[in-house]
Amino acid sequence: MRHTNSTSSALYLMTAAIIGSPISPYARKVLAMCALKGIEVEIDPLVAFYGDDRFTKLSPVRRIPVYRDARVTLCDSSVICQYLEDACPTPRLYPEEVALRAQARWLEEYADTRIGDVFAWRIFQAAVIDPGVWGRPRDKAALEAAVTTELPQIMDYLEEQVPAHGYIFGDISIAEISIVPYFANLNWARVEPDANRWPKTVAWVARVRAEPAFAHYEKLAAPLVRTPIADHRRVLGELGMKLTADTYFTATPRRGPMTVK
Ligand SMILES: N[C@@H](CCC(=O)N[C@@H](CS)C(=O)NCC(=O)O)C(=O)O
Repeated sequence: MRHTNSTSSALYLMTAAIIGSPISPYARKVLAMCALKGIEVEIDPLVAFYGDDRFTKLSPVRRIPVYRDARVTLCDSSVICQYLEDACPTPRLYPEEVALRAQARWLEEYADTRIGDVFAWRIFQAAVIDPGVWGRPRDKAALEAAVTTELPQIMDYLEEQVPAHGYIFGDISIAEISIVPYFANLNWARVEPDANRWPKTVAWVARVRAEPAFAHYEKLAAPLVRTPIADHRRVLGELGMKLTADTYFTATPRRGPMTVK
């Protein structure tokens, strides 16, 4: 117990660096986790495609977020969140009971893979990243197909998982932290799930997004979506975000080894 407390307070006393734009739902997942745990962060608001050669060394898959503190450098939002929970256990953000904890981890995995695939790659990428980063026209047919066939499958599943009031596991947990950030990206792609068709999910998402740990970074990210990427760092600084001294940004985008085409 003493060890846990001293580890935890050590984390509280230092600043963690997050390399990753708050536009990314995976980055906002980690940022919400830090905010809920009271961990101070500084950000290099990097859009992964614009990472320089040093970024490839830091993240061999050239993906964000990357997390760094005095002890570790970690890639992958789930690995980072688990580390933060272990290193800084208060408040608890994974359910205590073993079966519930496993269920929460499943929902996190579902968010990172299936929801990420549809909301981030098929919808947000087609609407915002393809034209904004790669200068490609929006594939309106593919976008429409994702919104009309894939999105409803996810919303139907979530409608069975979420409660009419409060949060899935009582207190806010990794389930909310990993699922809800995608909904801002959906809105930035100008997609709004139907509140009549999925009333519980739409209300639950709104409840979570109103929490300061979520609302704060969403508010910082929103103006970036329509800002030239080279200006993101300056704009975030002007909005009061604490920035890292160094940046991995370089002006020309490149595809990473795992970039979804
Ligand atoms: N499993 C990773 C996924 C992270 C991820 O896909 N991040 C996107 C940004 S939203 C990225 O860096 N994409 C760049 C690429 O795939 O080349 C995590 O949970 O951190």
